[in-house]
Amino acid sequence: MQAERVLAEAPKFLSQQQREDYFENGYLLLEGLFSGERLERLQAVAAEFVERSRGLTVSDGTFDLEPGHSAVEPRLRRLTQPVGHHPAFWDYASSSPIADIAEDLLGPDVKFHHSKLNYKWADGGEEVKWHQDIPFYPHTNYNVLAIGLYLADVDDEMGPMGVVPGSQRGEIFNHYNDRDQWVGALDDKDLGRVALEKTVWLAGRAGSVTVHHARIVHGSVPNRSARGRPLLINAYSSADALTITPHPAPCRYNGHLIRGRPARWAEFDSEPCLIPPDWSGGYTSIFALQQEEGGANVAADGDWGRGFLTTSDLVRATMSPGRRTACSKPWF
Ligand SMILES: O=C(O)CCC(=O)C(=O)O
Repeated sequence: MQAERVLAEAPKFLSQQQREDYFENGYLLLEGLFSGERLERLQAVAAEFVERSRGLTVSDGTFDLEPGHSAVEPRLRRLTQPVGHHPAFWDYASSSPIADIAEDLLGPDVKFHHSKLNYKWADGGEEVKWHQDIPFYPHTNYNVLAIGLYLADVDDEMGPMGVVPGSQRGEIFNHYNDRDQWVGALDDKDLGRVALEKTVWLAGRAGSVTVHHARIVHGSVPNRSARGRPLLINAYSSADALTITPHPAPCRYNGHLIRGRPARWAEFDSEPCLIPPDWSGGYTSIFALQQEEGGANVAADGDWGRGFLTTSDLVRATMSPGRRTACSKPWF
């Protein structure tokens, strides 16, 4: 659905000005939107998963661990598809004002795409290099966005989400390196064409919400503070935007209609979109890929030519129990 048609619908939650700002700049920051019981519930559940991660020594389909993670000092990068692991996450993603915001920006028919909880741990929690989301999950049109919720107070020292205003209206960049390996980030040459000097860092207190368009160039620096920066992200599309590559993180909620009616007609945007590797056989996470960790660039079954792989990576990627089961794969 085109922006004009979305804007013609009566808003549920946002002001018309906020919706226009989103279409102009590609992002919103809604300070302190959540507080009280709902926020506390999500904070408590996020902390529960930290406790559960203490028993792990390697990343699995649910937990993406930073190097250095231990039982005594857990260091989580990400909880993958939290909606599949606790009802509080799905309740928030599907039935909170977040769903109204998605509707206000995507139109009346809204599909859930995926979720992730990026912990960005204290004292060096990893950067997310500049990238666009849409090449990770191309759709037939660009009515796709992600909504983040800070579960803790986040200041500039903690690596808040950074966005380049208006870049969602510019080009879609290559996310492969010069050896044709997917690295999930822009290279320095391409970054020269991005107005990084205009970057807005979306810091905010716990309960603040970020929204970013799937084409906007965004990223975040390492967390240099002594406090964690948990950011819960849910991605959505308009119902008429169909995914054109297999979903690498199978989950019972992927593609679930959270508002309106299923599409009868697919809408196509004529502008081409970069295609990611085939991850239907396995994937790690944007962190592992961007840091070029061993095994991170595992692609489809049989696609062993992309480098980074050791034998054990291949075994893990192809033989791990729960492969292709609900919500089992760490992802971008
Ligand atoms: O956690 C962040 O700072 C950014 C996350 C992000 O861009 C992503 O996971 O795609």
